Amino acid sequence: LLGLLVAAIIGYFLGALPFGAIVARAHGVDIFKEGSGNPGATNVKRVLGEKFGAKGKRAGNLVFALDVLKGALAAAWALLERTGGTVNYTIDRWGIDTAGHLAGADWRLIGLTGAVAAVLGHSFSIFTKFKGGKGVATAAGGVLVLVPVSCLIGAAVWVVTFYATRYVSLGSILAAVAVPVASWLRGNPVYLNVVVTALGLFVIIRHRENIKRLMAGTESKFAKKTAPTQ
Ligand code: NKO
Repeated sequence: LLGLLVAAIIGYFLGALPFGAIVARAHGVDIFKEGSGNPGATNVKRVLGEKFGAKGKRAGNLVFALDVLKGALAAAWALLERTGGTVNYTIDRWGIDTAGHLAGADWRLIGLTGAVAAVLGHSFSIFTKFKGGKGVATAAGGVLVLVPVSCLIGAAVWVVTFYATRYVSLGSILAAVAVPVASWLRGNPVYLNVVVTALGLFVIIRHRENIKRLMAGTESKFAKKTAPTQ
């Protein structure tokens, strides 16, 4: 139980690190006031890309990498600590399966706790007046460690949706459906599936304004590389 509490606290503070706001601030931008107002990788890339071109877009990619990393670290540090630096993945007939199988379920519980805390920290950060992002990248980092195959399926759904529609938000929403569905279908442990489902629902709820805009046809599309910015 102490382990879970420590994981929750470390996970929260890792998740709360507001990389989107920090990187934007370093470019003189208050990300909460520009574009969609979201401190996520998409909005940083959108806003800084418009202002600074390729350099700004790279800043958006950096935010994505850092937000994924904090979610992955929050899920993995306890596993890493107890396995002396290696996370064991069991190999099943589908390929690699859930993390920490050899280590026992309790370690995955710690990883799950860390991942959930990191997503909550990201969305309600103590460092940005309890505002924050939608949790996509941070949840992706967590599920990458905990249910890697399901995460990759979600990432594929995200890529296909994004390139077909140019809506980042729709990609994120469908990925947040796909990851738990894949995890259930793959027969991962029920407690894992329940928490991954809750994470997916959380990410979808955080997109409620995007959902309204998508249905109204007013959601902003992400410009193609060759298209003029508008
Ligand atoms: O500014 O409201 P906006 O248009 O920026 O932003 C909407 C956007 C916010 O999210 C981000 C993060 C970057 C998204 C790239 C994620 C690609 C990988 C997806 C893997 C699946 C993870 C789903 C986890 C659910 C449990 O949506």
